[in-house]
Amino acid sequence: FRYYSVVASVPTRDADTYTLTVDGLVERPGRYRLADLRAMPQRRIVRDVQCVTGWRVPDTPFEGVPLAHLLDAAGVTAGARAVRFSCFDGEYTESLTLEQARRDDVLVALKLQDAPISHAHGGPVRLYVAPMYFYKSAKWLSGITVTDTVRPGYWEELGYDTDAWVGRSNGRDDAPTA
Ligand SMILES: Nc1nc2c(c(=O)[nH]1)N[C@H]1C(S)=C(S)[C@@H](COP(=O)(O)O)O[C@H]1N2
Ligand SMILES: [Mo]
Repeated sequence: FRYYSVVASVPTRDADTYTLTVDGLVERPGRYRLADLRAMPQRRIVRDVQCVTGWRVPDTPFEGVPLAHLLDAAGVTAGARAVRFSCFDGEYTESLTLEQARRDDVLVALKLQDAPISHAHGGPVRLYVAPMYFYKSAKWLSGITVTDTVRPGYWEELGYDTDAWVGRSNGRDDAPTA
């Protein structure tokens, strides 16, 4: 793994201080602590991590709450089309269509390589979007907002594809380094 952050320093959050907000076009907005997320159904996925710049980490286990479970718990309302993610680094953002967000290989991840996710890797909670390039997997996840349109995230404003399927996106000669 390489360590990536678009900001120089990121505050530390732990079981006492971490919260994840779920809001937007939902019937039941909520705020979850780490213990709440740990008590929810967990799913483990082992795939290759693939950064769009070429580096790859084979057979990497991630484990966490399926994002679909959190969306169902919140009760997505009619008219919702997308999900926007924010991070407690204060800078990074990501987004998915609602259909992508409901895939069973998209997790609100609590573990990486069968251990709690370290601060460097975006812990205690990061997004994990298994079928897409790793820039979709927002580190230091703090907010999930259901919206009516996809708003491009941090790297996508700089030219990367919002539909970042591994092997099927990002003709990248003209794109900056993510
Ligand atoms: N908050 C945040 N999430 C992020 C990034 C970032 O800079 N900030 N970089 C992305 C990119 S481009 C990659 S390749 C991976 C890197 O994850 P790692 O630092 O755990 O290897 O995180 C993604 N998620
Ligand atoms: Mo990346």
